Amino acid sequence: MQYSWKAGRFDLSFSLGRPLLMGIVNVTPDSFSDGGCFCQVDAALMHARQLLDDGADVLDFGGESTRPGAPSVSVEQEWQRLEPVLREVVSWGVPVSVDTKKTEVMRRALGLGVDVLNDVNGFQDEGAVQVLKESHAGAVVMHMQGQPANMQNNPEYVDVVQEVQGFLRARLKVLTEAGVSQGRILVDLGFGFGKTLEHNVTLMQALLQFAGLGAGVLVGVSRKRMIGELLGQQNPAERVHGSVGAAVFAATQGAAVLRVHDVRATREALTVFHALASPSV
Ligand code: HH2
Repeated sequence: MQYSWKAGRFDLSFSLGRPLLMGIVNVTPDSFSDGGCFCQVDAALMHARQLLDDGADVLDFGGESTRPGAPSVSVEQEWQRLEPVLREVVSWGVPVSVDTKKTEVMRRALGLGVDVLNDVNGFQDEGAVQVLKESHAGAVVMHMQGQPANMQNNPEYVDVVQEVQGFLRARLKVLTEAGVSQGRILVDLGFGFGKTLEHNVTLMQALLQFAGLGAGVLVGVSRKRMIGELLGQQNPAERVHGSVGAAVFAATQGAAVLRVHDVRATREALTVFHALASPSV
């Protein structure tokens, strides 16, 4: 069965076991896995091209790191990083997402024609809901406990699955009541955002339950600490194979979109997985 995600200029389809791939381009000096690599405009654009060649369906551009402990940056600083890159990539005719929690950055990015607003704050800012509502953009609504500066200081839940699900259900209600159609929205459990390894694993094992919310599910675990903890691997660049394992698992659990750094490796693993799992091949 095919599903679709309406995102700005695009209607993107996915099906069970065949998620879309969102390639990550961090235009930041301090992101946890690739900080400093793509903060020059040319380097960011070259990387974006490479991710498309590797099979990315959507490109996600971030101008502020959200790694645990990351300091917040100003609107102007974030926009200075994003603007020249977004201006160019929207002209390529591919789906472009902006990863920001600031309403003003969302507004400016929509003005350039981006297709998706990816908000790690889950559109809790009333202004962000307004901006989304007045556009045709797709939305990624993520759960986070705390804020990046303090979120890993002892995250606690009574029942992590119930609490994350309750939050996402409530945000979906607010957005749909504001007039954003459900087909534009993806929910995201927010792996690593105010969660211990145990919380992350419990959530991953409950992924299928989140499909019941009625929106596609985006999964972002690429190179994250949870992969490092499972592997005993400190260096994010050495977490590629572990991340691909998690991506394939998430695909089997109904993920609609996988947000990844390593598009080619993930694409190839999914292609082989699908060829073997599908009776028609
Ligand atoms: N994770 C990161 C950033 N944005 N957005 C969504 N929807 N889901 C995620 O899991 C997610 C996200 C953190 O990863 P990364 O962008 O690689 O690092 P940094 O925040 O340090 O730039």
